[in-house]
Amino acid sequence: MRQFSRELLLLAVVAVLTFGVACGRSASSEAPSDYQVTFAVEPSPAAVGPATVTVTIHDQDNEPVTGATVEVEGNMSHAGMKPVFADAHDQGDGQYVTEGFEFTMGGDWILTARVTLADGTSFEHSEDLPGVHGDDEHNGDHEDAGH
Ligand SMILES: [Cu+2]
Repeated sequence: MRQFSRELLLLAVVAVLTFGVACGRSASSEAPSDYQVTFAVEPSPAAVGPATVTVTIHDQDNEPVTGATVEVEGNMSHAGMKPVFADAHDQGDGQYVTEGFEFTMGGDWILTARVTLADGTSFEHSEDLPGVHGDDEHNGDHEDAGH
């Protein structure tokens, strides 16, 4: 009996350690301080429906970064939503514009730009976009929200 409970304790410790490591890994990488990433959303203020997200990237010398591959992901601030993805196309001058992005519900969103630079360096940058307008806004009543 004594032996058995010691093994259980060991198992619990291993489980906690494993979980801790997994959590640490899941932290997303923010843009290195050398790069400045900003979002602009049209229409403004943001509303449910098709939208255009412009991602602007500048380097440490405040020069526009061109030739990168950029994908935008939209998530709502609560769990259980399907994320929205769109590729953002290089318009020159450090600007990347999405095609086919859509806010599928009113409420608080989080925009993430996944950037891969021409030299292969990749990073991501996220920003909160609270209060996207829509008449199907949900207030914790997610089941009735029409997902
Ligand atoms: Cu939602």
